[in-house]
Amino acid sequence: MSTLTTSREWLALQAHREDIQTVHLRRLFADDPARAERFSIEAAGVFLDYSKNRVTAATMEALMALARARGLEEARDEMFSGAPVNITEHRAVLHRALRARSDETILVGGENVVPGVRNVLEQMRRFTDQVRGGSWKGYRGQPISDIVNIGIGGSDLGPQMVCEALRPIGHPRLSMHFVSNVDGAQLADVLNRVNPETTLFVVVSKTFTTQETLRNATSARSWFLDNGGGQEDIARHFVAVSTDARRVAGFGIDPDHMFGFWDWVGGRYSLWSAVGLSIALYIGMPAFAALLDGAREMDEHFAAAPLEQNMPVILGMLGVWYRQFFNAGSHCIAPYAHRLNRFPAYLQQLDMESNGKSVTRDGRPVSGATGPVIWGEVGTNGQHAFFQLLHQGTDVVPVDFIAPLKADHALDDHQLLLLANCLAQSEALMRGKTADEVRAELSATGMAGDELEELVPHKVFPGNRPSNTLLLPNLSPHSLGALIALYEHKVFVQGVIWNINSFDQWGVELGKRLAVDIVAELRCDGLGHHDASTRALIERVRVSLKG
Ligand code: G6Q
Repeated sequence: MSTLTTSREWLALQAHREDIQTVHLRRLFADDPARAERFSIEAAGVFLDYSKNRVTAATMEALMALARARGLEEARDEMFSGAPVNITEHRAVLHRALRARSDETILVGGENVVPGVRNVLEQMRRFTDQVRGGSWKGYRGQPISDIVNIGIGGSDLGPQMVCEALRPIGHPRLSMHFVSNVDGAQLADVLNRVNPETTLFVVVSKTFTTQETLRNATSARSWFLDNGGGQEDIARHFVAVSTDARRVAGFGIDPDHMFGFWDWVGGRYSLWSAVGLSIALYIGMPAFAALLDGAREMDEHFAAAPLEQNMPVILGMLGVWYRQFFNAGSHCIAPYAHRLNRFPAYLQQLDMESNGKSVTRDGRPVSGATGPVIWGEVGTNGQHAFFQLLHQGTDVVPVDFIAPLKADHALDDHQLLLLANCLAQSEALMRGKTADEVRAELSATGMAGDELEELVPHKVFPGNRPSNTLLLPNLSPHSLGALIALYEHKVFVQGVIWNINSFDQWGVELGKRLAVDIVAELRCDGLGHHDASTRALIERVRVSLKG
């Protein structure tokens, strides 16, 4: 593939960037009364207003020309067909098969994977019905009251985020707990709150080799055995989700109580598979199916809509625009829904682990910047913390405002206040406040002269700061499924433009490897080859552990 930054389409965008440099969004709105309508789109129940971006029709045209020239349509079709597009791991990338219709055929190595997906969903349905209905009993004959999901990264962030988001439809008898960190404080706190007689541990690990998860699962099993449970009761209190039945059996979990998935499901794309077992336990299989339906609708939109009217493509290309041509090193996610408080963390992994790469698919250094830092916090909390920098800081930080329109509680007025704040923030970022407007405002309070003039520069907002607004009808399984799939595909779009492999994660390997060495060194007196700083730190930790 040709070098990105010397391509004709790239150079055209670069030149266009010069044209748009001095144009203020206020001006663009004033000049085009149809702007909001022109730059809005709806798909799978998600409404996107992207009119508060520093773009014109010409910008969007040039961005789509770049997308075409980079082979986006072909790359999407290739991924959807089951080809091994994860080239460094020789794997297909088929999270979309996890939400496919039962009569679809999706081939991997000549085999249709859809029947296997459906079988696991059926296994999940039987199990979740038993637990939720109370016929799956703990070792003293009581129904399950607490579910502890033990997993990390992709085996934690998605299930946790979704359970939190959909709490109002969670089973009233079930309390959900998530343990990921090898810091025992997290597990200890959960174990202090639950009763071994009524707790179900769901151990989730694609590889079943992850240090943190195996340590936590082993400690949970010891706690269970030390607190009344017997060896013969483990089968009723521990189930596993993994691709590796042999290791699951080796750990002591009955393979009959294992829920499988496949190597073509990447960890951060796996909540739709059996990795979502905790979600299904909490919200029930019909709601889990609605989550899959929402994602499938977004898949269908992504697969079929022309690029110009394709929501993941639009979001992805806007991200490329700011990353490359405005040097925007970060992107803020601001959900105006408290139940989405884990969504920024979830997207952080999805985006940064996928597109935090600096070599192309053919192993050469990339020619420009790739994935931005993803961060964020729910509104309105963020407004009282970091929004100052968004409004008046020196960097351009694009923001995604995400808001469900309907609340799932009956507290009067809260939803109106929440949504008003969401709309006000995007308007303020876009409009800003000029020196003249500040002067008029201050004069109206009676201020004048030097006192007024000294204050003016501090109260000026440059505006022209870009944002997207995403509105969902409500926070239902369907709209959440569509929203998550939207971001999955957005990340894919950007990976194609940058010609990187969005589906591997070699960058997490080195630290893991070194940790294994240091664990061994902390356990004995030997010391491997380290720099002086690490050696001294190891010695210090060793002394403390012995003390
Ligand atoms: C996700 C990553 C990573 C992974 C965890 C847990 O895409 O690969 O976050 O999910 O390291 O791995 P296991 O599920 O194998 O324990």
